[in-house]
Amino acid sequence: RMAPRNVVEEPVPAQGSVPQEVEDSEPEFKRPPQRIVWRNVVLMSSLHLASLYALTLIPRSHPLTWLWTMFYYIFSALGITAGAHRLWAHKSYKARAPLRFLLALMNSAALQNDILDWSRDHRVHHKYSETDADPHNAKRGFFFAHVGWLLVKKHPDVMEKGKGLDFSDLYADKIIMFQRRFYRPLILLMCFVVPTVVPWYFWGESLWNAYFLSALLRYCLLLNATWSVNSFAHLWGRKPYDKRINPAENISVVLSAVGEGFHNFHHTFPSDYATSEYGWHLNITTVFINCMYYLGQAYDMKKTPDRVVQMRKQRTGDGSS
Ligand code: ST9
Ligand code: ZN
Ligand code: ZN
Repeated sequence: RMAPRNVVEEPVPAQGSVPQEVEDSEPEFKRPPQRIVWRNVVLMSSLHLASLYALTLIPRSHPLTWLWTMFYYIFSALGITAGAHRLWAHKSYKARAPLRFLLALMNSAALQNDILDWSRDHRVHHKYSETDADPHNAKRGFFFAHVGWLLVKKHPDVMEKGKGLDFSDLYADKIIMFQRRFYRPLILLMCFVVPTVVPWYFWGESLWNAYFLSALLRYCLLLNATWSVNSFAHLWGRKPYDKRINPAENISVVLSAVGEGFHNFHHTFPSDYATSEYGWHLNITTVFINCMYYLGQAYDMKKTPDRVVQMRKQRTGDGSS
């Protein structure tokens, strides 16, 4: 059974208008030259090389280390999906302080910039999707949308357009500000120390194996799963809700991104807490939020009424289900 939810109406675009196309990207020749941030290039390349090496350690490590790595993958992924994404960027439900604190720790384990930066970029991504103000504008190609955007300075439009949005709720959240203030020690602890020490302490795994598998490989896979929402799910998939936009339903992304990847639905109904028409279906994040509801930690979940979804599908969908 699903938890009771608040009802949210879809924002209705003016009849016949094509959303997202108002401010199209500049043609390439007009873009300011990209400034590569070499520090990020070196760090990201090293992480990916270290993860390839980590694969060779799998047969030589304890099965409990494999389980722990999978558990910690989901734990940190939820810090992004249930935390930065659905709670903070979209306000699709509310959470009491203990849950917000836990989500801030889980989010630090994911090391994807602090909650404030993440949510700010993500709101700008929704508002200015597929334009130069979109931090990971998919019109600049697969690589840029996937990871390239983290390797260069931002397009000036991101800051300029971003200034027009309201982030006061983020700055007013003491837990977000706490995480921002202590971000370095928090990521050191949550992304690297905890995942490495647990297998060593509890079942005698070597620190070496634990570090490469549960810290680095887990982190690298999590990054790629997250980025896939911006790359794969902005380029390929069905569009049952709005065929005029790029974001699409991509099941492989849903599976690796613990329930995110129903991206045509999500861009059509961004404040729906399940980010999907189908509730718990393949959606660990929605299951997690509902469990938190039963524990009294999450409340005021917003859900798009089915009739609104069905009407929208008929009006703007591509006819797939
Ligand atoms: C990472 C993030 O991987 C991944 C995010 C993915 C997003 C996914 C979205 C879709 C997901 C949906 C579902 C989730 C699925 C999850 C699945 C899980 C399995 N608005 O940024 P700076 C201003 S991180 C307004 O430094 P530069 C602001 O004043 C990986 N203003 O720009 C700011 O100053 P402050 C690890 C904005 O210098 C100032 O500009 N981390 C906005 O161009 C400077 O901002 C890395 O690799 C805005 N949106 O540098 C590091 N943005 O903050 C990555 C900026 O003081 N980052 N301003 O207020 C960097 O090194 C740099 O940001 C940079 C750009 C080099 C990329
Ligand atoms: Zn998107
Ligand atoms: Zn979103």
